[in-house]
Formats: sequence, C-alpha cells, structure tokens
Amino acid sequence: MTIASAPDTAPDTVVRSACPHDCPDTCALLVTVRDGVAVSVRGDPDHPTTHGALCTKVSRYAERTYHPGRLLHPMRRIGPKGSGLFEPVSWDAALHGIAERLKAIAAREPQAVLPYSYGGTLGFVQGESMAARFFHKLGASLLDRTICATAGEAGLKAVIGGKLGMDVEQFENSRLILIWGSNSITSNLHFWTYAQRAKRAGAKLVCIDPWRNDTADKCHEHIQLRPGTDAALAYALMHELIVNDRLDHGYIASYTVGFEALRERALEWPPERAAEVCGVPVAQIRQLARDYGTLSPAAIRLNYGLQRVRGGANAVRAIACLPALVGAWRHDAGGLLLSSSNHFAANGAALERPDLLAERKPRTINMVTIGDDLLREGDSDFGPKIEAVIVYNSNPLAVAPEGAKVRQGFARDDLFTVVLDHFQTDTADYADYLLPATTQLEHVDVHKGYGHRYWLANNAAIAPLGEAKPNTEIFRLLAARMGFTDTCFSETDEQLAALAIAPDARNGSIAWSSLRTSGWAKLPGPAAPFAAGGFPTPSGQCEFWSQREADAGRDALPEIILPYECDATAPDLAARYPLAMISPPARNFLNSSFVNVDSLRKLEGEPLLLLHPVDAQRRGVEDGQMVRTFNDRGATLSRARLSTRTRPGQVVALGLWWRKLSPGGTNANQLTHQRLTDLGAGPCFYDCLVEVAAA
Ligand SMILES: Nc1nc2c(c(=O)[nH]1)N[C@H]1C(S)=C(S)[C@@H](COP(=O)(O)OP(=O)(O)OC[C@H]3O[C@@H](n4cnc5c(=O)[nH]c(N)nc54)[C@H](O)[C@@H]3O)O[C@H]1N2
Ligand SMILES: Nc1nc2c(c(=O)[nH]1)N[C@H]1C(S)=C(S)[C@@H](COP(=O)(O)OP(=O)(O)OC[C@H]3O[C@@H](n4cnc5c(=O)[nH]c(N)nc54)[C@H](O)[C@@H]3O)O[C@H]1N2
Ligand SMILES: [Mo]
Repeated sequence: MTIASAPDTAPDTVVRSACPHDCPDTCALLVTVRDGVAVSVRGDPDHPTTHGALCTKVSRYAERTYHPGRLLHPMRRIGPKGSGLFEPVSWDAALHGIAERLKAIAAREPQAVLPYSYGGTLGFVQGESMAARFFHKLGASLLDRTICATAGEAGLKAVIGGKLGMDVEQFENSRLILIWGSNSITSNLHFWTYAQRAKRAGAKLVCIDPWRNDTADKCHEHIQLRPGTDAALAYALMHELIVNDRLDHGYIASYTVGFEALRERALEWPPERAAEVCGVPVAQIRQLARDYGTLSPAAIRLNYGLQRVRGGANAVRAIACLPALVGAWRHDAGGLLLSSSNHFAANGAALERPDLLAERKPRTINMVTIGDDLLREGDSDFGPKIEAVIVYNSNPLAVAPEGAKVRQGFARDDLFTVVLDHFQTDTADYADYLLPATTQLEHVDVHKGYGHRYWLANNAAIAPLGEAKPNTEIFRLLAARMGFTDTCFSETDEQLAALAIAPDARNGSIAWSSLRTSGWAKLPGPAAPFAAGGFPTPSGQCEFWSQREADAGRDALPEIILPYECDATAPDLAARYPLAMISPPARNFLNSSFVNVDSLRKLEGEPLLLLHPVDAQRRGVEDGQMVRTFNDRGATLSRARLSTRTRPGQVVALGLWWRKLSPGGTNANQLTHQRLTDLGAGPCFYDCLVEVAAA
C-alpha cells in the first residue's frame, strides 16, 4: 500500500463557491481543485435554482481566471494615458505612490477623490466593505450607484414598497407568464427553467420586448412595442381589466389605495390609444388583457431592460399596479418579480461604516454622469473638481453613457487614476496605477441573490495568482499607508463575511458560520409576500396612488413619460437621427466582462447591428456590410445584420464590447446620452436616436 503524499497524487477537493456576477441567478458553484489548480467550475446540482447548470460564460470561469491576460503584478503607467503602456512595480512602490498622491489631494480637499465601482462582483466582502470604509475615513465624494437598477427600484418602491416579489421557484406553477423587458434566456437563464416547466404544463408565455430576442422566439406571443412605451401598454391593460370587470374587488378593497383615481386615469387609455403610442396591434393588447384577467395564477417576470429610458421608473410603477388589480398576489405562483433584494437583511452599515465620516457630509456624484463630471471645473454648485478616481469592480470606459466624454475625462493629465481589476480593460488603459485583483476563485465572499431567495457562501478555492490581492486587502494596505488606524481596517475577510448577514428575522437562523460549509441557505418566509397585503409602503397597502410621490411634487399616479429621444418628444432630432437604438446584453458577455475570453468572444463573433431590411434598403446597406452608426455624440463601426427581429425604425446593438476589441475603437456607449430617468436618477441607455450608413 502506498500513501498518497506527493502533491501530484493528492485527491481532488471540491470547494463550495458562488457566482460573483451581476445577474439575477447568483448560482451555487462547485470548484474542483487538483494540486492547487482549479480544474473545473460546475453548478451545484443540489442547489434548487442552479440545478447543476451554468451559463456558457461562467462554465468558462476557470478559463477566465487562468487567462494569459490576467494582471499578476501592480503596474505603473509609462506611456500617455490610454496608450496602455505600463511597467511592473512592487506592491510597496505602488501603495506608496498611491498613498502619497491621495494624501496630498485629501489634505486640500478629500472630496476631490472619487470611488467608482459597480457590479464586477456582487459580493458583500469584495464589494463595498473595506473599500467603503476607506473612502468614508478619507471623506471622499460618495458615489450614487445608479447605472443599472435605480429607476426600477424607485418605481417598485412607490407601488409595493420595495424590491420584493414572487419566489422564482413558483413560476413553474403559473398559468400565464409575462416576460417583460427581459431576455431571460440571455440574462436570467435559471428563471427560464421554471418558465419552461410552466409552459410544458400548459401555461401561456408572452414576451414584451422591442425586438424578437431568443426568449421571444420561445414564447407563445411576442408584443413588439416601441422602446419606452411600456407604461402606455400597462394602462391599456388596466383599461381592459376595468371595462370588462376582470378585477379582484376584494383584494382591491382590502389591500390597495387609490383605485378610483387609477381607474379614472386608466379609462383615458383604451387599447386604440396605447396601440398608437406603442406601435402594436390593438387586437394584441386586447388579447393580452383578456389573458391577464382570466388565466390565474398570472405572473410577471419584469427585468431591468424596460427601465433604461426616460420614463423607466413610471413604467415599472404602472406595471406594478397590475397584480393587485387581479388579485394575483393571493397566489404563490402569481404576482410579479423584478428583484428579490429586500427579502434579505444585509448589514450594510456594519460593512461600510458610514460613521467613519464623522461630521463630514461629502457630496454625491451620480455614476451615470461620470463623463460630464470628470470634465467639470470645481464650482459652488458641483463642489471641487475631481482630481482622483479609484475604480474597482467596474469598467466605466465601456459601460458608462456618452463614451467620448468618459474617455476625455479619464484622459485628463491632471487626473490621478487607480484601477483595480483582473484585466487591462478599456478603463485600465487610463490608469496611473493598475492593481491586480483576485477573482472569485481566489478570495472569500458572501452573496445574496436578487432573482432568488438564497444566501450563498464563496470559499476561496485556490491561492491568489501572481501577486494579485483581494479588493479588501488592497484597501487594508492603502488604509495603513494613509495612517488610518481604526481597528475596523484590520478585520479579516472572514469577519466581514460574518458581518454581512444581519441577525434579523428575515434571515431566519442563517449565519456565516454554517453557510460557509453548507454553501447556500434559503430565506424563511412565505412564497407569496402579499397574499394578505402587508406592503412595506407608508400606508401598508399597494399604492396605486402615492402620497409620497404627491408630496415630492410629482404625479401621485403612475405617469406615461415618453423617451427623451423619439419622434413625439424630439421631432427635429428624429428627423436627423430616425432610428431608435437599443443595446441590450449579448448572451456570452456579462456587461463588459468576458469580452476578452477568446472562446466566448468567438461565440459572439464581432459587434453586430441588427437593422430591419426596410431601413437597410433605404440606406443601401446590405447584410454583412460594415456600417457606421452615429449621432451628435459619436460613432461606432459594426457589421450589419439585416433582420426582421427588430422593428422598422429600430436598431439593436448587442453589447457590451470592449472599445479596444471593436473595429472602430468605440462601443454602443459612444452613442448613448447622460440624461437621467424620471425617478431614481438612472441611465437611459435604450433611449437613444441614431442614423446608420454604409461604412
Ligand atoms: N448574458 C448576460 N446576462 C446578464 C447580463 C449580461 O450582460 N449578459 N447583465 C446582467 C445585468 S447587469 C442585469 S441588470 C440583468 C438584467 O439585464 P437586462 O438589462 O434587463 O437585460 P435583459 O434581461 O437582456 O433585458 C433586456 C431586454 O429588454 C428589452 N428592452 C429594451 N428596451 C425596452 C423597453 O423600453 N421596453 C421593454 N419592454 N423592453 C425593453 C431589450 O430588448 C432586451 O431584450 O441581467 C444580468 N444578466
Ligand atoms: N449601452 C449599454 N450600457 C450599459 C448596459 C446596457 O445594457 N447597454 N448595461 C448597464 C448595466 S445593467 C450595468 S449593471 C453596467 C455594468 O457595469 P460594470 O459593473 O462596470 O460591469 P462590467 O462591465 O462587467 O465590469 C466589471 C469589471 O469589474 C472587474 N471585476 C470583477 N470582479 C472583480 C473583483 O473582485 N475585483 C476587482 N477589482 N475587479 C473585479 C471585471 O474584470 C470588470 O472589468 O453597465 C451598464 N451599461
Ligand atoms: Mo445591471
């Protein structure tokens, strides 16, 4: 008998981890490690919503981690900003250089320093924990993290009180599912499993989306409305429910406020009127209303696609009224799901320590307007000019709107920029210091879902590659260099993970100590959160009519607000730029992550522009030809794909490509603008007029 002691004969170990990405599915992962190397990343077959299946992207997570382009050493810029020329330096030199510069700026004005971060990881530990402590202690500007979901959040909050809703696992029992503003097969694959089960059991599936995406193909019905017109459609549905008396009067009387006012408004929106605005057949709206009023339980899977327009929050508000009208909330498999975030109790204050601000009240910068804000001089309105940006978990050069200005801002010679990332992204090219961060396989974290109700643990599977360090450790070391001595800067990642899960009835008995071994645990609580009312609104009711909105000087009812950029609101602009562009996610990328993974980029091919044959013919564009898409803000190059999947007058640019991996050196965000949504101060990525010409 031989004893296996040599490393090459050591048995494989399987580590429980969690997908870090910004996606509603937040899958439970099993990482197989052999001799210190992660050899496979699988979905946990026992975790109900993961059910052993991963999306193509994350099944390549090991390929991403061991990618030859991984940043393995701290780097200092040696060429002009944007050139991408760096030299490796020691951690000591990098930390020293950064701390000296930040100290000098902060001694004059700490608010001149800006953190910039978003969803590279949704972990509580590697997200806003040590990083937030660092910036709070410094007194840096605060960042309003609006780039994805704040409009939808504001809309939901107004009506149902928060990011609460159906349990995704219940959709399999629904009889009607409206997939609204979501390409689920692309961006919420594990929900789609439940939708398919429902379909097999006889449910009707309807997709409401401006283009016929993968998901629409597999639904019974596709309502192909114009972008930004969802509130009008929702009101027409209400109109039909009311005039045909397909209402749950009992639910309305017991658990809602403002029905009379809503009714009056809805009666102004017969399907004929909405059909004009939305550009869809009247009969289709009537049929949808009939289905919604008669098939029970009726479920709505809303996603964030429809709130990236001027009226995005109010569109969500209008849609959020529907389940209460028909009493869908009474059923486990009825109601609506946009986000399940507020089912969880996370201890944000303990992690982020806003108390470190003491008496200081720094200004807040909206991350959507980073383009403009980096170009602003200091003034009494804006406050001090931004002199330093620390970017982590984000790639603003690719993801933020009006890319030309974002680039120009980051190209400022007098801006000090530090980027923490896994790769030399578009943003990294503009860094003064580029710091190598660990991936999910190399660090500890704790996650909640926003499309399901599980807490998940991420144990480190392998040692950090090269000299990479977790975000937390980088901020710990920087804090020490800055002379921050508070004990909170020496807390370990395990301690942070334990803090994240608040001791709160919403979490039941879930705690880090057991989660790290079990891998995942489901929140307690009923499937149907509002079966008997109990909305966390000021009135405790579903608020069709919102006193809070009225007090803020806004419409107390959901409002129909058309896009900034469309025929009806901007006819002159529409005459020059007649095509509405939407730029939703490509299946094999995750925002701008994974674009540099060769096998996934090959699957996507190259930047494409879907153009309706009628529009193509008018412009003399043929299928497969390179085209220039442009407006006053800039231009992109992509390959035209003639397709009836899009509407006439509308183009689809699947994203989000890295600028430097795109033929014209720009991506769809070269065309988008920085104006904000009606509520929630979110971005309007899908509210964008362009023109197209053969390149
Ligand atoms: N593969 C993949 N998965 C992802 C992402 C990714 O980039 N790639 N991104 C992740 C992130 S950050 C998020 S926030 C989530 C959610 O991601 P979302 O941004 O919601 O993306 P989708 O679910 O693809 O839904 C977008 C859909 O909304 C449609 N849409 C655009 N404008 C309108 C409109 O005005 N009305 C309606 N009804 N529909 C409209 C688009 O055509 C598209 O099909 O997905 C996550 N999952
Ligand atoms: N035109 C258009 N623009 C969009 C969208 C769209 O649909 N159309 N979608 C918008 C949406 S929904 C969102 S959420 C935003 C997303 O914007 P971002 O949150 O910026 O998302 P990513 O592009 O994935 O960039 C995340 C970066 O974080 C890095 N990263 C990952 N993990 C770690 C880590 O542990 N440490 C560090 N330091 N870095 C890490 C990744 O390598 C990657 O470079 O983009 C928005 N922009
Ligand atoms: Mo997002």
